[in-house]
Amino acid sequence: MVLKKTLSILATTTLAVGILAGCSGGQKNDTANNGGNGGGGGGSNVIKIATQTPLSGGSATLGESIKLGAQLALEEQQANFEKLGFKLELVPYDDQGDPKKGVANAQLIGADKQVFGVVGHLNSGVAIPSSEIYEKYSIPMVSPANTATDVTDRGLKTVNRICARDDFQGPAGAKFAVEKLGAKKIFIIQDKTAYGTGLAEAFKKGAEELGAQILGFEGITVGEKDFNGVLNQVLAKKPDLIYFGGLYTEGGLLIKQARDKGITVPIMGGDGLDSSTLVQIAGDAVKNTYMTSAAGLTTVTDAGKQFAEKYKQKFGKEIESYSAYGYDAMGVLLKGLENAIKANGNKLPTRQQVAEEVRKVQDYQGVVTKVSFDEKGDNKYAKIYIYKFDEAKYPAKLEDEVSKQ
Ligand code: ABU
Repeated sequence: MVLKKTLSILATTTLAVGILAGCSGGQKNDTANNGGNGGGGGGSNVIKIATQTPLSGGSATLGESIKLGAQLALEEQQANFEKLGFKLELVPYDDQGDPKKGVANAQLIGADKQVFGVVGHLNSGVAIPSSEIYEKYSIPMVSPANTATDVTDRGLKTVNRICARDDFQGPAGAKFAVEKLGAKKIFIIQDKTAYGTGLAEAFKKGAEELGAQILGFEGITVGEKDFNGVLNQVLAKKPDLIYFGGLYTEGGLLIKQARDKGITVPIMGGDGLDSSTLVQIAGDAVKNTYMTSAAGLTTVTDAGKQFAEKYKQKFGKEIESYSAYGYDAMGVLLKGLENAIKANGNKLPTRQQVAEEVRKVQDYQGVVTKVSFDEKGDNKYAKIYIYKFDEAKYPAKLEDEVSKQ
């Protein structure tokens, strides 16, 4: 009698746990058959592609825009994959711009055997540790926006990016600052992240090689709101240009507070500033700000204009700098996936086969950029664009476009 009652409780508990597990939605994981490398989908015809970007926190404007661009590309391809016998699904993850959260999500992504690729991240400091996990699981990552050199310099087979690198972006900005703007004495501020520090160092090296004097190289902290301390140092040193390595939330406040203090010299930064939110935060103070970006203007081609219209119609929002790069990164990933399916006799490929086909993609024509990966996963066609804010309006005015030598 007692045994019968115990068995009945056990059966009820097992059923309840099963129901709860089934209710956990898109981020439910089946770790039983992963076996680390390879994946295999467990005989299902569902193929999931994850995005990992900040959907909350200080850099959510750009993070969400990448996710929305990627979503648009995936939805457009669903019918094509249906014909091949597969159901394509998007699984968006919010990395919050936080390396720990990115890594935790990457573990979930790796453990879900139906995931065959990742579009992400925005923040290089999140992409670098998270991609160590993708590599372990052989999941290809295509980054729309990570510019830090270490993203691809670690030689990971699964890591690719369609945007330019900071050892191209930094010197391009330095050349413009020194040769076009005539900057001779520069004060550098950076946000102590993999991206901000790396970009600021690359700019510094480039500027020094061109003969400029660096008057200061100071760090701020992401999330900080009062920059009076560092701006007092700027006032004391009297530079003829301020360079900022960091993102638009801190950048916007820094620009506003600098102008409030009567600092009128040009302020320059990198692609981390390239968002409409910079203009919202800085307002009129954004005038006389220059910015290099790895993102080209989207609406200068017919394909770009059509993309921007579809995006606005579907999401009710204007595009951001990296919206089209999210779209193109997903496009490249799905091209590699399609090639892997076809090369596998229209059967579900392994993650490793998909990763190999993604790296092999050549001359993919996206809406903004063309893509061919080199042996490290960098895009041979990536460019740097230089913009100026003449008014409190986004996007800024394109001043110059630099291709690799
Ligand atoms: N490059 C854009 C955003 C910043 C980053 O790479 O971390």
